[in-house]
Amino acid sequence: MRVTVVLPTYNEAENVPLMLPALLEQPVSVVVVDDNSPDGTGDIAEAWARREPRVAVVRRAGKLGLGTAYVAGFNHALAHGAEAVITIDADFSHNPRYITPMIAAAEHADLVIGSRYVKGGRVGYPFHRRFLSRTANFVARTALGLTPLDCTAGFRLYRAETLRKTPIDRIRSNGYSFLVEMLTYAQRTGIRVAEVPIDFVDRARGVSKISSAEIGKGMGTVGRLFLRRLTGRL
Ligand SMILES: Nc1nc2c(ncn2[C@@H]2O[C@H](COP(=O)(O)OP(=O)(O)OP(=O)(O)O)[C@@H](O)[C@H]2O)c(=O)[nH]1
Ligand SMILES: [Mg+2]
Repeated sequence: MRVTVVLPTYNEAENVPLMLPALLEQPVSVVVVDDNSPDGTGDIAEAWARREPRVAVVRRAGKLGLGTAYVAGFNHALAHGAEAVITIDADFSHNPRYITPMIAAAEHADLVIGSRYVKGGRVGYPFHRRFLSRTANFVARTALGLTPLDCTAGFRLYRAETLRKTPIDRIRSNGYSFLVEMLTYAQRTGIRVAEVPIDFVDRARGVSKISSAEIGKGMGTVGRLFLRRLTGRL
């Protein structure tokens, strides 16, 4: 299976020089989607792309958001013949060593989640982040009828057909809640979802881009999708 990893970056200059070699140990190619990071992440990625044929870079004009960064990466990967696309954070919260078991799980699944909450998974978050994440997952699963235990994970493998048949153009959220909206629409197409347990570690280098406004936006997204579900318009 030809697998492309989509690596969205914003100010990850400390992580990208470590993340790219770790990813290249796996049987994948990589597309970095950088939003004109002021710390020069885009130039670092570009230098890698010049000497490593398995690395490509999509550079966008400014910080346009995580959701559209994923979509730009999906489009690039599909246009270059990917049969599956993996999304991963650049900060090593998602260890690239799980890519191999995720690809193996894709033998019998159309979407594979690198899951913190399935049996065997672990979360190295401080208490408040863990509480927030658990609550967000519970609310999203209950309100939207989602089946995976980790619905907000950014570490995922989508088979190319899953991306093609999910109505991505209907997705309205662009931050972290993009992940919940994407999963909701993907699951509606009747795909098989699998979860691979991961040991999720907290970011060690660089700074978080998640803001407290994202929490409100996330609740707004779940509320909007819940109303659509109730009225049969999901
Ligand atoms: N291209 C692009 N990448 C982004 C944007 N926002 C976040 N990212 C990247 O998306 C990934 C996830 O962002 P993080 O800041 O690690 O978010 P998080 O994992 O929820 O937060 P922490 O646990 O604090 O790390 C990282 O690789 C970021 O660099 C954006 O607007 N554009
Ligand atoms: Mg992170």
